[in-house]
This record gives sequence, C-alpha cells and structure tokens, in this order.
Amino acid sequence: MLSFRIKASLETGVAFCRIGIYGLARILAPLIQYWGKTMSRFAYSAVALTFLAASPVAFAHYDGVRPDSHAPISVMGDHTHSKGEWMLSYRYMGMGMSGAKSGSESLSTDEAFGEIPGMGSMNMKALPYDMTMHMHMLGAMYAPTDNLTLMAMLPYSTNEMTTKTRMTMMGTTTQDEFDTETSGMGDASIGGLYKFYDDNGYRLHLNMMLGLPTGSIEEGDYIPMAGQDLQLPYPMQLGSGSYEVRPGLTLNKQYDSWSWGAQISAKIALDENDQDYKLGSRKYLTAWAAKPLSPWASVSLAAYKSWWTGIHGAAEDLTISPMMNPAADPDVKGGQRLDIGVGVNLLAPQGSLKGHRLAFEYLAPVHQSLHGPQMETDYTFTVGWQKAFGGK
Ligand SMILES: [Cu+2]
Repeated sequence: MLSFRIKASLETGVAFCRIGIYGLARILAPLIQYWGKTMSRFAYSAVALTFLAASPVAFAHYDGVRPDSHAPISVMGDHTHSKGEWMLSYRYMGMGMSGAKSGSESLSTDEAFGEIPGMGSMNMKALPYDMTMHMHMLGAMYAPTDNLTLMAMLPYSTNEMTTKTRMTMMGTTTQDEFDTETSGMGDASIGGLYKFYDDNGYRLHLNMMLGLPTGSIEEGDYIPMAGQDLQLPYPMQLGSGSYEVRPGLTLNKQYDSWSWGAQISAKIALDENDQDYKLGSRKYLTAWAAKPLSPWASVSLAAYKSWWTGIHGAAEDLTISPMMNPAADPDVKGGQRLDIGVGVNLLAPQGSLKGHRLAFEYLAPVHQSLHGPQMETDYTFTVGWQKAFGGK
C-alpha cells in the first residue's frame, strides 16, 4: 500500500516535471531565436530533451547489452561505451532516388523538362532522372573514460545516375539518356561523444564530430552531349570538400520492456572548398522507439526529419550549365524530408558469436519538399554489423 502510494506520487511528480519541462522549453526557445528559424526549432528540442532526461524518478539502470541498447542502425553516434571498451562496425547503405519533384509536387517528365530553361540553338536540356547511391562505412569507437567515447568513420561510395536529355533540331525534338558513375572514398569523420548524464535509465551525450574533406569533389565521367569527360554536377561528387562541424545531442531512455531515443544533429561546412563552393547546412531531428522481442532481437520504429539548404558559391571547373541541367545549379539544392524507418536489431547473447550485432533498417519517405526540380528519394536501406571488445 505504502509502495503504491509512493509510486503514485512519483508518477504525479513525473507528470508535473514534464509539464515544467515543456513550459521551460517554451520560455527558453525565444531566447535562442538568434540561431535562426530552423535552429530555434532545434534548440527547443534540445532544451526539452535535456530537461526530460532530468525527470527525477528511479527506474532500472541502463543496460548496455540489450539488442535495443543501440538505436536503429541508420542513427550515427547513438551510443557511448564504458571505459576501455572499443567497437568496430561496418554499414552498407543503399539509397534510391528517381523522378522529379518541385515543392511537394511530383512532376511528370514533360513538366520537369518544362522547368529547365535550356541552352544553345538546339535548346539542350538534361534532367537527372534516376540515382542510386551505395555507401560502405567503416567505423571505430574507443572509450578512454566512462564519459568520453572517441569515434571515427570512413565511407566509400558509389553513385550512379541516369540523365534524360532533350534537344530540338530543325523542329524535331529528340530524347535520349546517358549514365554516369563515380566511386571512391567519401568524407571521413573523427570526434567524440561526451556522456554527461547517465541515471534512471536515461543517457544523454553530446556528439562532437568533425568531417574531413577526404572525398573527391572533382569526379568526372563521359558526357555524350559534350563528346568528352567533364566534371560532374554536385550530387555525383564523393565529398563536400570542406571541413565540417557535426554537432549533436542524443538521448536514450530505457524501460524494462521497451526503449526510446532522440537525436538532433547538424552538418555545417566551415570553409569554402577548392572548387570555390560550400555545401548548405544540413539539420537532422530523429526519434525512435524499440521493443525487445527476446534477449537477442528487437524491432524499432523511427522518424527521421531532415532539412538542407542550397549550395553557396559555384564549382569552378563545372562547365555543365545550370541552364541546361538542374543538377549543376547550386541554388536548386535545398529541401526537407520526413522518413519513417522500420528496423530490426540482433545481438548474439552467447556462443561463439557472443556480442556480435547485426541490424537492418528500411526508410521510406512520407513527405518531402524540394527546391526543385530535384529527384525525390524513394527508399534508404541500411544493414550493419557491430562488435564491441574489451572493457570490464
Ligand atoms: Cu559502439
């Protein structure tokens, strides 16, 4: 009876704390408006997450060896390690894009061509129509202390694009298409995750990553319209060419029978690259919930919201005109998207594979709005392997 009363009053306490958190976040949000409109939305979430984590009710301590103690596999820098532990990981990410979109409207091929001004006496137009990206990502983590986890990631990407072309010669319009491909190392990233709260099943850490300009931004391929190899438009390049700060805040909350988490993060290019441009900032807001089905498997549902802005400057050696191909237009690059992800995390609890993790996640867009015409994302698929070593 007494414990029931304590429990009831604790729950009431939690409810009040949550209301307090919400109120506080509403008061604090305007104070950080100078971050800009989108950033203030982020700040609001950050403040809310921080205070949510401080809800003063005791639950079981965080359990790091549950399948759902790692977030869905698409989330980067989602967890920290304890002192002396290290981890290796490999991820494959596939992404498919196709069609053309302007705003939140899908355009027919004719409508999309209609939005391209065209160039020359033959009114040449090129429309990127289909793109597949394959990324292999190696990751390593090491925790020198219980609070600090160091992290490094190295991607290797292959981009394939099909572009439709149209030109008019002596009153006759002809349509054709061509394929281009690039592959190589992308932008490596290094940094740390700093865990500053770990209690009552809540864990909160800061993500402090730095993107390095190791990926090429001068990839080219054969362009039939030009009859020669040319530097390809922005989406086909392997790296950003800039140093990037990638800050973030991650929250994990574990209950006996389920867990949830959230992350806000951004990628901000610090300097103009060797081609005289800088990618626009990208911001991400992610939330997930996961349910263990057994000691070795959990399923998850996640929402991924992202915003990105156009490119500043223009690639110096890009001779493909934005008048002809929207992929070469630095201004036609912004957008936002909401993806819903369904995932599975597997963790071998014993035997010779003990500690090995395998995870899958499939993301489908439910809404996207693009400063277009740009191709729209059809799906993202990630499969990953992770294994931690050492520690206590
Ligand atoms: Cu790890």
